Amino acid sequence: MATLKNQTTCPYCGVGCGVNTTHDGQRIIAVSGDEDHPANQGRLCVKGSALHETTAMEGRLLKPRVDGREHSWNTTLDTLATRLEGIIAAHGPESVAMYLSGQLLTEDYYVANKLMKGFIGSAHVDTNSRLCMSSTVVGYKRAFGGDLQPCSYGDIDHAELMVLVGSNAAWNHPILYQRMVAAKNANPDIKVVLIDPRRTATADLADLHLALKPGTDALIFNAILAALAERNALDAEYIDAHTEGFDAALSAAQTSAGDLAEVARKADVPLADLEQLVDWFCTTERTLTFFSQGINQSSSGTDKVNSIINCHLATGRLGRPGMGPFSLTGQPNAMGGREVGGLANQLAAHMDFSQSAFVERVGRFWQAPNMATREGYKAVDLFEAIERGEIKAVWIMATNPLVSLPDANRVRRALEKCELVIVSECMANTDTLELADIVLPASGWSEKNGTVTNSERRISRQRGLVPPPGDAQHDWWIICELAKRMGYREAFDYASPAAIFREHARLSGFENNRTRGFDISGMAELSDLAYDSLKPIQWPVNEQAPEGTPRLFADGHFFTPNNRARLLPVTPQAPKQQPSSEYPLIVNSGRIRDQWHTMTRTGRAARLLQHHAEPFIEIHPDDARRFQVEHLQLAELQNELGRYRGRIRITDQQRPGEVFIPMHWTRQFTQTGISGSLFAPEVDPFSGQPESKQGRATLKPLHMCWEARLLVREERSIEDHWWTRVPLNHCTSYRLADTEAVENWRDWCESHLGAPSLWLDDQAHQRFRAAGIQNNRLDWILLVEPNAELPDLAWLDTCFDVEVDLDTRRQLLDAKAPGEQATGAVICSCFQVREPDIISAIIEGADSAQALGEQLKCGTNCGSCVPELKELVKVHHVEKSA
Ligand SMILES: Nc1nc2c(c(=O)[nH]1)N[C@H]1C(S)=C(S)[C@@H](COP(=O)(O)OP(=O)(O)OC[C@H]3O[C@@H](n4cnc5c(=O)[nH]c(N)nc54)[C@H](O)[C@@H]3O)O[C@H]1N2
Ligand SMILES: Nc1nc2c(c(=O)[nH]1)N[C@H]1C(S)=C(S)[C@@H](COP(=O)(O)OP(=O)(O)OC[C@H]3O[C@@H](n4cnc5c(=O)[nH]c(N)nc54)[C@H](O)[C@@H]3O)O[C@H]1N2
Ligand code: SF4
Ligand SMILES: [Mo]
Repeated sequence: MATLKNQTTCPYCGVGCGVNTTHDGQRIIAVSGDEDHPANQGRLCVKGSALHETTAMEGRLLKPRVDGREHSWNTTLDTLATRLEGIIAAHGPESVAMYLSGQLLTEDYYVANKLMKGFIGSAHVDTNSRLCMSSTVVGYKRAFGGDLQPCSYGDIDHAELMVLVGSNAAWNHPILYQRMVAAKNANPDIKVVLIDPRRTATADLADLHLALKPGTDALIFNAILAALAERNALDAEYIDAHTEGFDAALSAAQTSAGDLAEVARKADVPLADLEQLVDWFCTTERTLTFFSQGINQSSSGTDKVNSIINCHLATGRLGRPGMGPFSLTGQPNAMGGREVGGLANQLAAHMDFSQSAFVERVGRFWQAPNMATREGYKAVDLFEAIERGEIKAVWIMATNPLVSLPDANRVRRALEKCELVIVSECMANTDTLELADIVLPASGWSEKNGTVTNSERRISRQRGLVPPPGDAQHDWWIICELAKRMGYREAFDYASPAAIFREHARLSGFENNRTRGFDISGMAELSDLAYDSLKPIQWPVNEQAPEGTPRLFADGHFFTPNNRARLLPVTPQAPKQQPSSEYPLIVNSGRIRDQWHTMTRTGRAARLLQHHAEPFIEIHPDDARRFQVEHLQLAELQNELGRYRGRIRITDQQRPGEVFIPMHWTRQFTQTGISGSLFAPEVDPFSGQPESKQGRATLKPLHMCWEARLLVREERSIEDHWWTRVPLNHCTSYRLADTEAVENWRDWCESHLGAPSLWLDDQAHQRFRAAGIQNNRLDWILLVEPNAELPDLAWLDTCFDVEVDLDTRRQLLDAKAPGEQATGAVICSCFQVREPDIISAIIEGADSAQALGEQLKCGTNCGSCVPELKELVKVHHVEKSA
């Protein structure tokens, strides 16, 4: 069959890499990095390069459902319209809400927001960006008069100092991080500083790592501002000409952080290290400060953002090459959502509810009959309003709030109570879908068509290349079809995403007169053809800049009423969730290299689960002793809100008193592993963003008396023991464990799996093995051990793909593959290189990541495992010389 090649954009992180696809019109066959895309110049990270492995049909949501029964789109949408109209008639428009996502395309987002805020007449539209970037949005608006991200990736090539604050870019923005690595390799004089309580993979690039006490970032940036003044490193001319609020900001900084020694003590970092950072910051003109969730996910995130921006404004370090405050956005279209006004306190095209003129203007442009006139509920408040019964219907689109919102158990209770829960999803099994009354199957990446905006304000096309499976439909189409049924045909009669994009572009320029920084009116007349072939372009795009604008604020013009940027006085605040005698550990949460959020897609690619296959708890050796937990033991974190179970990983990369857990695991992958169930819904007062980086809990070991591995051809639900699930290529693997013994394993097999065809019951060693075989095909295999030492999976997985002969039967009971078998964690996912092979190579003399790459290829594609390779070299070198 003929294959076709097209360009599109990666649907994962905010770097927004261009992807070349090869497809046959039905399926994506291969992907590679797009050399012409400015964001990645040909590279892809491991998630991007596994895209074709996660787009298979299996696991997709195929049919619309109402109350558990499949229906046609017609019936489903009619029912949805009738139920929504009923609720609105009885309780008013504000009893209806939408909860959207930075993973929708701009066009989907635009129509959803328009329907709610202009036609249904409720501003209760919020998005998961509330949990992600909303503190940055407020920070930018306060400082620049608009949600305007000033920098570009190209600035990395000009910077002399790069400060990364609360960002693990090596894992979470891998291609951008590789650009930093390249810049530093080209010029070793460039200084890199990491500010993160953990020593993450990103620390590998850093000349200096401040492992600060969590939550003390504003103190550090205030100290920098005070030092800039003290050491005459301010740009007085710039401050005078282009800013306001400097005196108050400086005075707040001096009051809270005038004394470096005291700041070092409060932030718990060595004074010399803090002095080094301050020194570099004061003396380096070309400074880029990257920040991400370590700043945003905080109950004072907005102030932290402004404490960073203050330092750049006071030195005039923005609007020129190689400098500026640079928020790394998370989701592929976090920025697009902000442009269309997806947040409850925004309106559209960077207008909001602060002026009635905005409401009037947007209403006039949309010819909207029911304009919302005041802000709606922000995410946490929204779900509380659902719990109170004030909001009766919620439409959740492209997000999994049952996992990702704080106090996950409460979110579950809220949705259980809600009269009408509508969920638009691509995948068949998610935690949130379990509570949906109406289920809408959506098209996904490579099927849907539209635009996304990345961290550097660059709009790129995601292209629809293959047909959606089953009855899945595009989100914009679903929304518009519903709108038409509610009587708004004319306003939602779009022929294509291109038509929506043109309207969005027109609104951005509508009565703008240079009062709003977001202006893409230069694309308002784009033909369908031009939209289709649109090249990545950075906004603003207007008459003055028809080819886009790589740099904002070069002329010192800001979008505040007096066109000056604002410095803000910042008084550092401690996190709200503080450890106590009952809950003595600080809980930090975040991401791992190979998984994306709630794993609905990346959890399907066997190769992406080989780096970390289970939920875990990273803990400092001192705390491990204190809480009597051992490396690889299962343990439970618990507090007044919930519980989280994971495997202990003892590491000195963690500060004492603090543990780190991944945010990814859900009910689909483990019994009790939702990080959000440990976090209280404490939010920033300005942005409403929750404090998902600091919870508190106590820890106890789980004394499992057995652990087992169960591989099955067909998935089962086994709820009576602790379990975690890992999809493999030919079967599904479960880890099982329990604190209580199973009396008779054969009986257990009978009741859970069916009669075993062969078994080995070695009671002396508490070892049991059994397999179910039908027509010479393996159905399941169970391996029980007294501890976590279980044999390798790769070979067992392949046994599900072949006829099992007599030899294999014997080997199954041995659980040993014939000959040499690869075991151990996969460190390099791109080339599938495992830890034992890497260690052997090191012991045989490979003494650097580069040498390992030459020998084993590891680390030579996306490069994101290089920090781990180096760590292995470091550790095993010590072993050799010891
Ligand atoms: N592999 C992968 N990549 C992703 C994603 C994914 O799910 N998987 N998600 C994407 C999304 S939506 C986002 S938002 C980004 C997030 O990207 P990041 O912000 O880099 O991700 P996190 O791991 O959540 O948090 C970053 C770091 O903040 C640190 N931190 C915690 N508390 C503090 C503090 O008080 N101060 C400081 N300075 N640091 C602190 C944590 O230890 C952690 O290492 O990643 C994007 N990229
Ligand atoms: N404890 C803790 N919690 C956190 C965080 C943390 O660091 N710690 N980080 C927060 C952050 S920054 C973020 S961004 C959130 C992310 O949290 P979520 O948004 O809940 O996570 P995802 O798994 O990305 O959910 C997206 C869902 O949309 C589906 N989907 C994908 N594409 C489409 C589409 O085109 N249409 C439709 N209809 N559905 C689609 C996917 O299958 C998936 O189920 O989590 C937040 N929660
Ligand atoms: S860096 Fe981000 S955008 Fe680029 S390939 Fe990886 S996940 Fe996709
Ligand atoms: Mo995010």
